[in-house]
Parts: sequence; C-alpha cells; structure tokens
Amino acid sequence: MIVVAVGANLAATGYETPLATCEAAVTRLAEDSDIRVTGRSRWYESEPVPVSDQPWYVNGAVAVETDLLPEVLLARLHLIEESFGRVRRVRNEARPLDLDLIDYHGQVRIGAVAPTLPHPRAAERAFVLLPLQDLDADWRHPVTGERVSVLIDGLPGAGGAIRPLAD
Ligand code: PH2
Ligand code: MG
Ligand code: MG
Repeated sequence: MIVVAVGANLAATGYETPLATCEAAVTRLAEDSDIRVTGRSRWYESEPVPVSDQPWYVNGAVAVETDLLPEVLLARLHLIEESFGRVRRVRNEARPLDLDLIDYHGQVRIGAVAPTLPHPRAAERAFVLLPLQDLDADWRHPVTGERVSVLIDGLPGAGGAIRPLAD
C-alpha cells in the first residue's frame, strides 16, 4: 500500500474550511492520470503537535496506486501543495495543505534524497496512525514490524488530542 497523509489547519484561498481544502486536494490527487486513489480514511480534527496556539488541524489519509517512483510521487504532492497556496517558510507553521508520503509498499529508505521512508515521524503521531488504521487495520510499521493498533496504544498520553469529524 502507498499512503499519503493529508493535513491542513488554514483554509486555502477559495475554500471555506481546512476540511474543504483537504477534500479538494484528494480530488486533485485522483485527477492525476498517473495516480489512482484506492482508499480514504475518515477525517479527524487534531490538536497541533507540538501544542501551540495554531488552529486545530484536519487530518486524514488516502491509499493510492501508482507506478511513479517515490521521489516523483513526492514532487507531485509538492505541486499540489503549492497550487493550494502552500509556501514553505518555517517548520510546523500553520498551513493550507500538507501532503506527506507515509509508506510506499513498505520500502525503507534513508538518505540525502527525499523522501525518507517510512515517514520518520509516522509512528509517533496519532493524526497519522488513526487514519492509517482506517485504511488498513493490519498495517505494520516497515522498520519495527509493529502493528498500527500497537503503535496507537503506545502513544504517550493521547499522542495529541484527536477526534473523528462528524460526517
Ligand atoms: N503536521 C505537522 C506538525 N503538526 N499537528 C497536527 N495535529 N496535524 C498535522 O498534520 C501536523 C501537526 C507537520 O507537518
Ligand atoms: Mg506533515
Ligand atoms: Mg509535509
């Protein structure tokens, strides 16, 4: 499975809410002729990690199928972020769209060239793990082999407050 995490805590220009932005971003991803969206998680609202006075995030994840190599797929994700007004300035600042490549068929890769796989902070973040569990409850961390439910149970505290959005 290839997993793309979707997050936003500002509405992009032309969208009412971060949720509308996230939904439009998934539509945009599905419109790419090289990418097929094969699964979608629920949407969640989550407290910013690290805790800050930023607005809460909307987070979710999608499963995709593609023949694109990880670095090419990542470049497509960055293009979509930019088209939704994302400008990269400060790490962890509020943003209208964040698309992160979390898992690419269990590939493990660490080096000078992005992306690092699996996403290096995936296992620590409830806002990644809960959507991931929606996509595949049997998902295991490619490095540690730990099941997603075990990772969720092991999160310190609540791992950041998070709840599913009412649909
Ligand atoms: N993304 C971050 C930093 N902090 N917190 C939440 N709740 N959701 C995110 O998507 C998020 C974050 C960096 O990408
Ligand atoms: Mg991110
Ligand atoms: Mg990102």
